[in-house]
Amino acid sequence: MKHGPYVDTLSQVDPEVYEAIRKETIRQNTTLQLIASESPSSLAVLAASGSVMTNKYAEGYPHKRYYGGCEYMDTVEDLAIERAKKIFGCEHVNVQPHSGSQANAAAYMAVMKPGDTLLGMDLSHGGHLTHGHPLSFSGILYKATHYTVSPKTETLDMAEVAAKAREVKPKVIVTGYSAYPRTIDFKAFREVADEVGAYLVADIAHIAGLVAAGAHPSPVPYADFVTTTTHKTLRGPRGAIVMCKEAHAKALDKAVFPGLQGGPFMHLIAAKAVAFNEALQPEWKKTQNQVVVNAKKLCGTLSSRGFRMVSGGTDNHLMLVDVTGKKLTGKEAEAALGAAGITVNKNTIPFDKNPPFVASGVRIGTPSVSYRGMKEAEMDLIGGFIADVLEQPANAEVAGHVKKDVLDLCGRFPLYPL
Ligand code: DSN
Repeated sequence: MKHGPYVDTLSQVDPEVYEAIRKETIRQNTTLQLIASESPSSLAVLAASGSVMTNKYAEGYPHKRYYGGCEYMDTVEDLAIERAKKIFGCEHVNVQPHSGSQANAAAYMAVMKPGDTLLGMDLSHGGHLTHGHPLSFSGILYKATHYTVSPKTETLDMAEVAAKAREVKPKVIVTGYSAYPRTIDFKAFREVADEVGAYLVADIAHIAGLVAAGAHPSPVPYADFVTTTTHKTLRGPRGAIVMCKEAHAKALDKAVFPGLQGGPFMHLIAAKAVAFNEALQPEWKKTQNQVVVNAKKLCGTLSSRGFRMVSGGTDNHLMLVDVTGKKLTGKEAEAALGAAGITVNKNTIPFDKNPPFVASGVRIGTPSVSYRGMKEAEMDLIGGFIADVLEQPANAEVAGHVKKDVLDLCGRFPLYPL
């Protein structure tokens, strides 16, 4: 296997782990990954992630560390910062958060005290656990309140969000979602925040790559804090960053370290720098725009086969398919598609009657297949595969045919060398 400088050694030292990595590489190569929050990193990102940078402690920030020997740590962190600023046009960025949850925690901690009120989208309507779910730190430490999508349109109604904000008077309003297929009006959120005197946090983990390419409006001019993971549409390593206005820079940095984290994961910061450099290349814009074109195409194909799309369609990289019309639960649909080589995740739909582990929908995203080079014609094929399977979920013959077609399609768009 050629996808990392140390993988060949691994095959001799630890064949069991090597074998799992080899099989996962084959799985990613030979099946369709339609999980909206996943994407394949480049070999260069994988190389930086699996490098000696993992060996080093570098608590502190560039040129102000608590350890000696950090000169190359400074180099990669400076590069990551400089490149992130160039991509998003933000005033300040902290590239150390280990994850999206920690990034959100840092943004909240920079301006909120425990007990303060947080207003975020309900998880079952597309929000995230860290937007105030009772089992997350965000619902445990803060007084969490929620807005939802409108029952009529299944989209955000800013008048309803504003009414909720007036009622609960939050310290922080959080926008940005994990399962919302429509464009977010960040300016309208800023206006609501200003009216009630709240800080605005935009969690763009899902759409960051689109924002970087101009395929979705940017929240940077409007939000006090913008958080994002780096491994979704940004195509980097697992991790996150937080951007903010200069006025919040000190409070944010203090919240990340020493507030929430100790030593930064320098191998992942190096890999973030590599991914950000990739995002600055001209080809990047084209690919991200294709993600959106592909999502619209796939959505159209599924609609034409009789599937109901939550909110009636998509403006971004994902769609939510209500599978109840085909007498299925999300869980059953996920399993049937999985057996045919198509990976999706079950997902609640707004006002879902099923519990989250069963759910009434599946979430489908086009980032991974678009990054492989697939375009509209392939989306048509994929839509057909999905419809064929979900129309006869118990038919093993259909699943077998589709699995073979999926394999052929994947073979035409190779991902990683083996
Ligand atoms: N778990 C991620 C997703 O799949 O959307 C969000 O963090």
